[in-house]
Amino acid sequence: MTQITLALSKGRIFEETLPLLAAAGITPSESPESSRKLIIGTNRPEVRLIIVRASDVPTYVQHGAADLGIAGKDVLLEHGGDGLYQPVDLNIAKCRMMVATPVGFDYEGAVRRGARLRVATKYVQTARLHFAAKGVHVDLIKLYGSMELAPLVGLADVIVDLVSTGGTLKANNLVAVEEICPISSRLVVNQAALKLKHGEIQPIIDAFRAASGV
Ligand code: PRT
Ligand code: MG
Repeated sequence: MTQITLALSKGRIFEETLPLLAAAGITPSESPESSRKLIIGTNRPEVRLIIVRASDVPTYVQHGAADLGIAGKDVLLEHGGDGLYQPVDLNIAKCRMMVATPVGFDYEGAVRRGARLRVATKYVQTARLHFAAKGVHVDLIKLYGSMELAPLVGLADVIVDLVSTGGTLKANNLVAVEEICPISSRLVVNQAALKLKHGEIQPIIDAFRAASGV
């Protein structure tokens, strides 16, 4: 029996992946939200799920510790995607990568004047490329979470973060001033595994593609 390992993160990606798994005939034997297990079996004896941090999914797949995984485009942009085949945009966990500032901050004016901006973000690669393309000089400040706090306490002028409803920005008196790119989650596949286990992996890719309507 050829074993197939799929890397997923808890939370929104897991929830939105369940219907795609169902379309591929895969039902997890328990929920990662209620179980502390990091390896979860499924109704198909050859298929197992591993539960990892969202930002670690590409690493597990790149090194072949998982054959497939599901990761946000935000995570893939930061990771670089080396060694990963990305066959399907699953259209799940959608949001937008945005530049945001405190309400009243003159972002356009600062850009026009050629001001140097302090940018706090978890997405330093994405931010670096975005501001370099605009010709804006930035000091990047790497954070691991709660970016919204940084401009409120004088750590940064602007943030680069994901926005979905906009509720978090609003609650912190921030406003989105520029879209960097739309974000959704992608199926990622280890290239060697796809060749070696083609008979097992290709049907999963096909089922995910059909179920995600793209
Ligand atoms: O939480 P952890 O540190 O383990 O990792 P993570 O935050 O990367 O994982 P998780 O599960 O929170 O997010 C997984 C993936 O979901 C991300 O990689 C994105 O591709 C996608 N996604 C979709 C989002 C959002 N929407 C989103 N809104 N990820 C994060 N957010 C956060 C955002 O950073 C901000 O803090 O939600 C807040 C804004 O939401 P609104 O609705 O208030 O605008
Ligand atoms: Mg999170």
